[in-house]
Amino acid sequence: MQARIIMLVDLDYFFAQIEEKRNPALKDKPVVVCVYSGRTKDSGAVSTANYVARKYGVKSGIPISLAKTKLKDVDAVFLPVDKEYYSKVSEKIMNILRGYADIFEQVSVDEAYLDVSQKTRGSYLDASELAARIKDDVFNQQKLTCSIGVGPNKLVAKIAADYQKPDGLTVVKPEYVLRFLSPLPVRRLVGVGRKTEQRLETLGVKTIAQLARFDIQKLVDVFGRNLAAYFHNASLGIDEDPVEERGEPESLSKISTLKEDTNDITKILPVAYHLCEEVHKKLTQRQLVCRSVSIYVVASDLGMHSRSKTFENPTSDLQLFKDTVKELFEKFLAETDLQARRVGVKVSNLDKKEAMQKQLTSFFGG
Ligand code: DCP
Ligand code: CA
Ligand code: CA
Repeated sequence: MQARIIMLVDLDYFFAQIEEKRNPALKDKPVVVCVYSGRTKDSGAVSTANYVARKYGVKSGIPISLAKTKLKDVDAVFLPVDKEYYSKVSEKIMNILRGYADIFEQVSVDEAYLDVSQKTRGSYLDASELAARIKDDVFNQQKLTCSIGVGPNKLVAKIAADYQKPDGLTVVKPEYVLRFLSPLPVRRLVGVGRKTEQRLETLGVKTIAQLARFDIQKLVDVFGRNLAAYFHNASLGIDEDPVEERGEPESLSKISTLKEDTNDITKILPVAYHLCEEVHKKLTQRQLVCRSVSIYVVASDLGMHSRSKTFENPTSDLQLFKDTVKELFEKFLAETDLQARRVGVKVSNLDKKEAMQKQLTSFFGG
């Protein structure tokens, strides 16, 4: 398989930048976009601030009153959020970005991953040129700047995008990933919040390089297997999470290679159950339910086999997935004498969870 090239595009000080563009008189002044709670005149939190205001220590999440104190001696502008308008701008930008991607995944109002592996034929030179074109195109059409990170996976692309802001472009080729990550604080890794940062610090781990060298067994003791494995891989710049179009996928699946070819159900099931958990996580993250569950087997002769079951009602019940997958594997193994090399789990016939709830409510007349 060809190596991937992934971009993360993130708009700079998004809500505040939109406000600046809407009213050029704001340019060069500290601009603070606020979510007013309405309780008292200044109660509520800062949604975001432009870079001028950030110099005074104003940032997302702090109380509006605190922002006012920090900016009391300057001619600052405080504005209420206008989510509806920002969403419209966001949609236009996302449509521009989508056109540049082989696979496109919007992750928030101002952020998207672009898989450009095919388009660039794996060339980082092409990818840098493409990123520069994207920045120009967004600026010409919407007069907004963004920062782009380019790398071999989502993890690296995301950290690269944050590396030089605003109006940045950071390209990290695979051979530079370790050198790029090593000196950075662990906090830069997605999933490392303030608490985790503190826990790591008590272990003597501050930088990503220190995390990479840290004894994995000790990490497991502190954070459990899943998180420890994630941290360890992340510190080495390893991340296989695919860029996936959101919205309404047709199906969600995960596949995994077994340690050895086997037709022993006791060896297959733990792997299959783990895949169920991963697929279940994807399903619930997207707030979806499914009506069908399938298993896949790539046999030692490399033939692909599958078995499916469809339920009467849409569901996202993990235990039901596991039981169904067990049943399907038992059936499959009883019917063939193939050795499994890789096994997969897929859910399909997807629907929005709300749709299920609506159906239920109308069914029960509630
Ligand atoms: N936002 C918010 N509350 C937060 C964080 C963000 O309302 N605690 C909103 C306002 C931001 C937008 O989401 O403009 C995008 O968030 P980012 O984290 O990407 O931050 P910005 O785009 O504002 O700044 P940066 O230039 O650092 O990306
Ligand atoms: Ca942003
Ligand atoms: Ca963002």
